[in-house]
Amino acid sequence: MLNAVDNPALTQRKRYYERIAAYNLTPLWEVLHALVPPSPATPIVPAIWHYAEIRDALMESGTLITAHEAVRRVLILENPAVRGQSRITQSLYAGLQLILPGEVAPAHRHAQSALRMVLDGEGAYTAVDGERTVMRRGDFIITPSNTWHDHGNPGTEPVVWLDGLDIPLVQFLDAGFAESSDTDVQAESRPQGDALARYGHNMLPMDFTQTSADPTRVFVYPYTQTKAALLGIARSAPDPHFGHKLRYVNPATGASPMPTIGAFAQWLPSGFETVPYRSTDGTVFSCLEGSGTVEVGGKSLAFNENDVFVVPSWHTYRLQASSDTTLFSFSDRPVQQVLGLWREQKLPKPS
Ligand code: GTQ
Repeated sequence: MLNAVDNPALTQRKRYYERIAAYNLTPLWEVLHALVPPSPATPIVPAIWHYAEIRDALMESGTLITAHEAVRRVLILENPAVRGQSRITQSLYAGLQLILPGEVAPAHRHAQSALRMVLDGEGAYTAVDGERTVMRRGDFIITPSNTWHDHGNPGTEPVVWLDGLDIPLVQFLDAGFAESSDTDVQAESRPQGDALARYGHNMLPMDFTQTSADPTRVFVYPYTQTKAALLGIARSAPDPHFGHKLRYVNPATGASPMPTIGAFAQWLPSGFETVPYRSTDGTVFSCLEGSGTVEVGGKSLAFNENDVFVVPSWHTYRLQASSDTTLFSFSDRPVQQVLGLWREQKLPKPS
């Protein structure tokens, strides 16, 4: 192969690059293929966090710092290929938050949207804009952009949940604002269950219309309802690529609950194997019930209850359930869809 030493043309180019560098210029032709790849070339790699392996370390964080001092006592799930960047995919952040009995994570609000999925323990609550909800295992709870939120644990057990936020996306756009409240715990301005009663039963208040800028009023999607829906559709044949899978929506609009994060739940009966599939939205999965394996990027990752794994953009994957399995997942799909960028490919069944 030619190199700059024995090729005068390359030497000449290199000198030219050095000269123009003084003006903060660089030649496109050296980077074009990396900038405009023929298909997504993500630095993100498939990875799994086994809850049983990390639970002790997470509980130990409770002896080192209080939720109050930490503001949010969270261990970030960092994609191993981009350590130090506080992200699990290019656009999304994930973490495990611990709140001990008697603790409060003080009220604040920020531009970043958040979701919570309780994995371990019960008795904690989240309050969103003046309404509390008791957090139960498998409940999908959201904190839309700029809504006030605090978390508390008046119960008797440590509670751990998975946090999913659009932190890297907001950082990329340089659009992040945040503020702390004067009071650690928000005053309760609405009774518990109010939002779900008003907006979450295929009915809406008489004078309510939703504008696209408003966050969804439903901020808790109870697992009892999710599970009932999944088992309901499981009376029909499964989809070969998804099993029995539904997406969460803002019931007033049919759009994703938050504009930047889409979320999904799926039920795979014991022994079910999905047909290979890929999409451009790198996706975070958590196993709510059951166990199985995910084949992705030439690896086979075994998952159990409470494990979290990530499937990067445009990586073909297959799920296999070794017992009746419920998976929760989230991604930046609604962002890609609104920008006209989202693609999926349903591959054929391998012979
Ligand atoms: O609960 O408000 O994991 O602001 C990261 C940032 C959780 C939260 C996180 C946050 C929160």
